[in-house]
Amino acid sequence: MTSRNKKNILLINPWIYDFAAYDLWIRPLGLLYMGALFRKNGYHVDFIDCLNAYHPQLKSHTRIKSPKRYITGHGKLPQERIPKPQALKGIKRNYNRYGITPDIFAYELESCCTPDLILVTSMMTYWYPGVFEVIRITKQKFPAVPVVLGGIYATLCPEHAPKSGADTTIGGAGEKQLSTLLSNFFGHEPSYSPDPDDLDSMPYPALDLLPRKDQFPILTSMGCPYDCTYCASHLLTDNFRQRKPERVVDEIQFWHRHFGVSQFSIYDDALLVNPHEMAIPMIREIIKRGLTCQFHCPNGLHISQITPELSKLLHRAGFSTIRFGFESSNPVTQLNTGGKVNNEQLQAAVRYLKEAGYKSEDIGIYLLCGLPGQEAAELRDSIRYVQLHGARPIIAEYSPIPGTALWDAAVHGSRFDLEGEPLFHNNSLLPCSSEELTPEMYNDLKMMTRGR
Ligand code: B12
Repeated sequence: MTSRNKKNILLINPWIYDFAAYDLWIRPLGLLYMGALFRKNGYHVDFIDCLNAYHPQLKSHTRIKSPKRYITGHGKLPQERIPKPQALKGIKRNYNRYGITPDIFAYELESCCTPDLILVTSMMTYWYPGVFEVIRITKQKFPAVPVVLGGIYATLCPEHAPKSGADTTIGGAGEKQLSTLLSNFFGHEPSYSPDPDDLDSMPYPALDLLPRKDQFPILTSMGCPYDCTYCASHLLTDNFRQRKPERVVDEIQFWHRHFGVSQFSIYDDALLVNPHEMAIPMIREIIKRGLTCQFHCPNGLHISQITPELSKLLHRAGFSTIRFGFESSNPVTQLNTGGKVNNEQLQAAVRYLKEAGYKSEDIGIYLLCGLPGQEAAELRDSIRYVQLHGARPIIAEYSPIPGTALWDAAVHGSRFDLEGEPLFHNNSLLPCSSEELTPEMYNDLKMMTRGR
């Protein structure tokens, strides 16, 4: 065994600290890609998932329990009420830590191999308190072990994230930093480096480390060719790259055969773009290989790409959760936010999807709520429009993201100090909504989406 083989890498997926959180197929895919790269280079990798809703020790816990019902990989998370951070003191809602308890986390740190390097990921910018807390506890336990923070918050808030207590903060694609990490922390050269332009040169993510193998995330591409004003995709990845469809199906088949996984959530920003190069051949291959799986697309798909052929293929291959980014039925908002869709495309897509066998309630249409300057009437009209055309409206509360085209308008239109405090990016605060969109009105709109 070489000295390199003896090095232990510990991956940590932190808690969520928020007013509300639901496991909508949430898995730390980026961190598990990093784990796979370290493994491929001969390191031993351990993983602590603070969002493990079914940790065995939760059974004996008196206050916090695992959720009773878990449906195809999504469901509630165990939660415990915690004090609000100072900035949120004025908000009259409970604030919670979602995931395992701190004592279970301490037990996990005690049980893993003593690490030589710790990698912590981060998701939503406004979930940073959970990240800071795992780093604080980890540093107490392993003061001499370097901690590296990466992920979405670290990328989008490069000035704030270094306050986390990690020794190093790295933004952007972790695979591009592999060589620097190995040389800085171990004096090693990578024996295997992926080609950033070829997503199929990445090893499969280390999903086998997930404590529950009920559903696995899959990526067929990175980035997005569209440039919507509210979206951070282009800040997180350089350019739009797609895998080879057969390689994606090989991966699905691998997890299905070897781990019995039949539920997959697709994390792409643009799964349906270039359908003849990716989605159509991929789905045909899934059908040809007889893979009886279900696919979930909680992240919005592009409506404009939907054709009768694609609709039939999606339905036949088991794409059971389909959601589309429509954002608004107002043509001005559609154009101003990036022009990715129009009303005629929505109508046609819903028709094709229904002809293919989907029911109205299966076709989830996201509507952005709380955009700077947006009036409640626009939302009401959009909800009615989607219902009238036979689909299910779903409100997606707007989260302002630094560096996006809409950021300046968000900062000026918000009653919160968005620039000074990422906690205010929290979509459930509706941080940029106009005074006219009151909490009561928001509740009415929610009821409207349910047909009440
Ligand atoms: C899939 C997805 C989801 C999934 C769940 C994702 C998950 N991980 O569990 C679902 C659909 C549930 C979701 C929901 C939401 N999402 Co979302 N989501 C994404 C999406 C499309 C992909 C994330 C992902 O996994 N990418 C793939 C992996 C491989 O990339 P990665 O994690 O970034 O990892 C790479 C690097 O970051 C780095 N890395 C990662 N970890 C580490 C660690 C170390 C040590 C190092 C060195 C490197 C490193 O290397 C990795 C490989 O390159 C992103 C957009 C995007 N393009 O990233 C938005 C995004 C994160 N979501 C966003 C938003 C707004 C939301 C919602 C609020 C939408 C809404 N209005 O309802 C909700 C909120 C959910 C909630 N409150 O519970 C925003 C972020 C907002 C913010 N303020 O932070 C994003 C950026 C999209 C956008 N609009 O711009 N989302």
